[in-house]
Order: sequence, then structure tokens, then C-alpha cells
Amino acid sequence: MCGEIVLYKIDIQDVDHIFNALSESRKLHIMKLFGAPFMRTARPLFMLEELELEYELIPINPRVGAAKNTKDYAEYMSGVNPYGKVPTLVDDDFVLNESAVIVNYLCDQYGKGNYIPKAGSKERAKYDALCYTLVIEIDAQSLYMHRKHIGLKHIYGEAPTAVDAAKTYFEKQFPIYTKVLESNQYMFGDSITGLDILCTHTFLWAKSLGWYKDDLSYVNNYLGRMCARDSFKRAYEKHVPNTYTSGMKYVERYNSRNKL
Ligand SMILES: N[C@@H](CCC(=O)N[C@@H](CS)C(=O)NCC(=O)O)C(=O)O
Repeated sequence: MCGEIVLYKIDIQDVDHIFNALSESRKLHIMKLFGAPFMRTARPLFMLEELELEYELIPINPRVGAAKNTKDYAEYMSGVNPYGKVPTLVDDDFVLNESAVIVNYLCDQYGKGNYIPKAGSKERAKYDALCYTLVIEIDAQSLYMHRKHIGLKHIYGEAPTAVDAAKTYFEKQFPIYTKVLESNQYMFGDSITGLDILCTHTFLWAKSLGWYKDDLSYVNNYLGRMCARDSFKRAYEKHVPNTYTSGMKYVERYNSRNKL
């Protein structure tokens, strides 16, 4: 998860093979997901598994200095993600950045009419509003402030006042954002959507920082339901074991609460 400072080493040889692999997969039309699975890459990873799509995960971690010095990393920045960030999805010749946009693209293209409201509808506008609130207010303005100015303070500088303010901001926004879960199984409507995939990653991140307390039991129950999905297990168990383990705690708690 993005909040983790650990933990993932990229084999430089993997990097060296990135572009060969890319041209191979284009021939076969297998989607490529670039990124480190404990980062926001987990979002599209979970979505790809939920939709049971074929894909290849190309490990790339922009935080590993050695990887940054390779020619292929330079090519990654010039040809795949000019910001040098992850994740990026390559679907044939279509290159797409931004984890939330990738998730929604996968729903639109491969969700067979499920997982996301129809583009252009009022319902879709409401859905988009929730996605924007998540990525701007809950992620960028809150959780990422912590990541930037604590985990990555050597790059972005220390800013304790900003981090404290971000936490206070989060504590105000988060209960409002998640209130729907008091009475609903999912964040939008009666069935799972791409938004739930995004929320699972983001809420686990918040929980790992201890930013919301157990009194929001409906959020924990929600995570219990989401983490119990086979697609979550396939996406996280192998690639993000720490997050998987913490996800499983919610499943246990949810099951015992509901006597399952
Ligand atoms: N809004 C972007 C954020 C991308 C992002 O910041 N990714 C982090 C990993 S979770 C990254 O690549 N960090 C490397 C860096 O900041 O140089 C998204 O959701 O895809």
C-alpha cells in the first residue's frame, strides 16, 4: 500500500525486460499493468482480478534509486508515464495513467454493463463525484499528505503542521464519506462497482495509519466483505501479503460478528 515505507525490491533485470515484454504483449493483446503492487497499483490489480481479465504485472517501483538509473526507466518515463509514477495500464496501444481512471476504464470497457453506471447518465455523474471526492479529499488532501511529508520527507520536505491538519481534515470528511455504509452494502447502489475497489485500497491505507477508529464498525464490516472476495485474495495474497494479512483481520471480525 502507498502508506507502507517497506518493502519491495525490483530486480533490475525485470526493468531491462520491460519493453521487450511490452512489445510481446501487444502482439498477443494482453493488458500490461506497470507498478508496485503495494502502491496504488493494487487498485487496478484488484479490478483486473474482479473482472477475471488476463493481464501481466510488470513490477516497477519509482522509489528504487537503482532502477531509476536504467535506460529502460528513462523509456518508462518518456513512453509510458512521463510523471515517473505508477500505476500505468497499457491496453494494446492505449496508455493510461491514474489509478482511479484506470479502474473506471476497465469497468467501462470490460464490465459488460456492470460495475459502473452508463457514461453520460446522471447516475454516472453522481458516481464520478464520489470517485473525485475519494481521490482528492480522502487520498490527495489527507492520506497522501502523510505519505509525502513523513514517508517521503527526504524528497518532499517535512511539514508536521500540514500533516496534522490533513489528519484533522480526514477525521471530519471520512465519516461523512462513508456514512452510506451504515445502511448499504456498497458505496454506490446495490451492487459492487469500481468505486468499491478504489475504496478498499484507500480505507485499508487509512486503517493502516490508524486514522479512523473501530467505532466506524460499518467501515470495518465493509472491508470484511470486500476482503473476503476471491478477487481480493488473488490480487493481494501473492503480491501484497502485508495488506492481505490486515485485510483478513477484517474478514475474521466480520465473520465472527455475523456468526458466519
Ligand atoms: N494520482 C495518482 C498518484 C500516483 C502516485 O503518486 N503513485 C505513487 C505510488 S502509490 C508513485 O508513483 N510515487 C512515486 C513518486 O512520487 O515519485 C494515481 O492515483 O495513480
